[in-house]
Amino acid sequence: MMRGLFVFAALFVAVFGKETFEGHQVLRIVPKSDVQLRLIKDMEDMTEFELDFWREVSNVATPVDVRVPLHSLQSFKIHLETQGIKYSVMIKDVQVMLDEEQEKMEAAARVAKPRNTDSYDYTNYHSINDIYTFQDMLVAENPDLVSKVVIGYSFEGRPLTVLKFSTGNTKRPAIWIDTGIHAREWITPASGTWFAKKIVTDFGHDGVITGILYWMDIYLELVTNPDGYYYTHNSNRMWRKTRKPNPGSSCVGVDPNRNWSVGFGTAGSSSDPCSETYRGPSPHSESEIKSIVDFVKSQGNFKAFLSIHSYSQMLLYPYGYTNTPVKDQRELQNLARLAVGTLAFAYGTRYTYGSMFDVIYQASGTTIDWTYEQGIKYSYTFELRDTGHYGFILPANQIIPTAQETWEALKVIMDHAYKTP
Ligand code: 0X9
Ligand code: ZN
Repeated sequence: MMRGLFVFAALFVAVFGKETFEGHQVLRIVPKSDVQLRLIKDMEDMTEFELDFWREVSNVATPVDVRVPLHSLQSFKIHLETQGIKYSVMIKDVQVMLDEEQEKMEAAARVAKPRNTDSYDYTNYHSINDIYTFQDMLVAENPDLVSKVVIGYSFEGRPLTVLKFSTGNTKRPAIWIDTGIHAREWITPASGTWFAKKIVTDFGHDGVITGILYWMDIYLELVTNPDGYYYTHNSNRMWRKTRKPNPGSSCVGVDPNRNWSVGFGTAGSSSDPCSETYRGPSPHSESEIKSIVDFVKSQGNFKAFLSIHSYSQMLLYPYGYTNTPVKDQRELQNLARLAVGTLAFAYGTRYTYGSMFDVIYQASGTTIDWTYEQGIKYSYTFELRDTGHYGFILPANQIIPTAQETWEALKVIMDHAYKTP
């Protein structure tokens, strides 16, 4: 009966509009002991509460943020209390925050559409079409520096477009940056858009970026999971995965950060299509991933691979699937320290850093484990702002400061990659 109701509700949303998060709360739980850690970990497999982990279970004293739907809020809180697990309310009503976000976006969209990248509104979140238009304008305005490469198509047929910044026509050593691989992490494509504009304005003026582009190409994929991104704007703001249906299941999508072949299928991903960390039926089963794999292999000369997520303010390097340190551990750790130090210089934003396995949790089939194994030494994942005040619903007035500080850290890594043979 309950299940039927949910299926009906899901259908209703599909036909008539957006999923609502009225009365949903995000709770912050801080595990105090290994016993509590275990108990909270077990909650990941409890389907009855329909929990959505915004920050997964990690270590003692590291907070776990979880969105709880209205229908299970009371029972879940009782469940926590009976086990002596303390929690606080991080977001009182998710929908209230989403309404504010939406209002601000609509107000901005009402003013005239930008005709060039100077009048583009970098202080707001944008639809996928706005971002595609931005890319085309940037290419048109800077034909000698920027071009657009289509590396494949998403499941729903959207082009997977990558901006290429290059001052030469030979195949050069290159840097890869991707944003928007997890659909709901809106701060990442918003920051990426700002990076793109920053590159063209700083080229010829800023010594670091000019130096880098003299020898290397930069590839920037702004909307790495376009179907998911579209879906977060039009149906469900909290969507994370791709949008390919799973045969034999009513649940849709694969976690694009569990679908890569290195460590695929080991602990740290799920075989359940309904899980948010569903790894998919086979490595690179998602065309959004396969397209990057093919592109990286055919380009063959990437020196750095920087995959941007949110949130938690972390800078991570491989591995995620095993606690075995990478052979470049020391160099990657030192470079991470330098990068987060430089990042903090802008607004005082503090990042933690280290290997994915140590800092967060075991995660298998992730992007940078694969890129590292391809020989791309400077493989890093960023988790941008914040540490859980707003989480995935980061207010738009933080876009520019977030982009600015992140750019400083990216430059440190790119500069190092360019100077280190
Ligand atoms: O779980 C993920 O894919 C990343 N976090 S997110 O909230 N952006 O989804 C973290 C991946 C980092 N890798 C490991 N935790 N090992
Ligand atoms: Zn992510």
